[in-house]
Amino acid sequence: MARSKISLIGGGNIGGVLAQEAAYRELGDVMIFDVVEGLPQGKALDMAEGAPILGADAAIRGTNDYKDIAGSDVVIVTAGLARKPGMSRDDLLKTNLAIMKQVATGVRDHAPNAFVIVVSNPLDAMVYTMKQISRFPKQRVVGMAGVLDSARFRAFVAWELGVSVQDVTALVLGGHGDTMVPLVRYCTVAGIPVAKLLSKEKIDAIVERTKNAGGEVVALLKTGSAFVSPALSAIEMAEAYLRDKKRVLACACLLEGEYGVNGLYVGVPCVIGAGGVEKVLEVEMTGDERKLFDASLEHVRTLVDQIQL
Ligand code: TXD
Repeated sequence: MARSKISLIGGGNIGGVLAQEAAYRELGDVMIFDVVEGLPQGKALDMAEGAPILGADAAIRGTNDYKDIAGSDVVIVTAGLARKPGMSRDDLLKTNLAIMKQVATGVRDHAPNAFVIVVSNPLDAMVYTMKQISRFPKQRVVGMAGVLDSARFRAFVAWELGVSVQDVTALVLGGHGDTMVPLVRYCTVAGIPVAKLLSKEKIDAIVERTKNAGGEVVALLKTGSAFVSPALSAIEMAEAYLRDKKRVLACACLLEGEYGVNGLYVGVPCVIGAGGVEKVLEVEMTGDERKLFDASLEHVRTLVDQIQL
């Protein structure tokens, strides 16, 4: 069977880690697209020359021409500016919207059968734009945010308890921003509800740190935002699709009635397999949780209302 093909639109910080992870895990052949001449080609050549050391068989190439993404099974989009200290994700809207319109057209025209994972910020608005312009079915256009936000929450809980990160599961829903909703009730440590193991104060502090985790890294790096954990998050989604793993992951999905929402992309639990986003799972929320979710929805709606396509 021919190898899968994974195209990365954007060969910057996240794109570079994506290329490495996809190729070295032998998820398929990798094509890095970027507008900067030489950047994708140079990164691809360097990674390809490292492949023998890991024994990874994957073609890794770079291009500045959308024609080269033809036949892609998966497209992961990180094209766009990243935050600098003091910037919110929303501050990126105007610039990244213009970029996303260009990218969405290129993907629509050259990779019409791909499963598209959007990473660029502001995430919920960018994935919405991809859907509107590509006109791909909603099962094949998804946003990466909840996997990263949930991973951050899981890490903080594991560190606090001194337990393996493998044994902490969590769900962070809603928009990818300060209004995200870590559903504490659904966080467990080997099935034990986290509220049985940590005080309310500790849990509240972890919720706050999760919401600000992106900004915490930006403030330390000063030159850009987190890029390894976002790349690993998108790879987990791509792998679920390519290997038909039916993973239950928090992703930005197009809701058409689920959670009483219509026509918005927002972070919810979903099942990812060979059919892409195969199902959105509706979890019951308490009054307080629903209030937080609705506030997050409002924020996403405000962002999306600023999009002129
Ligand atoms: O959880 C999440 N979804 C977020 C997403 C987590 C972290 C970072 N998040 C966002 O991803 C971030 O705010 C940015 O909007 C994107 C990409 O972040 P990255 O750190 O990879 O940014 P870089 O290193 O600046 O890379 C962006 C690349 C760069 O090489 C540009 O030349 C390229 O995008 N670029 C383009 N590629 C294709 N087409 C166009 N028009 C284009 N413009 C710039």
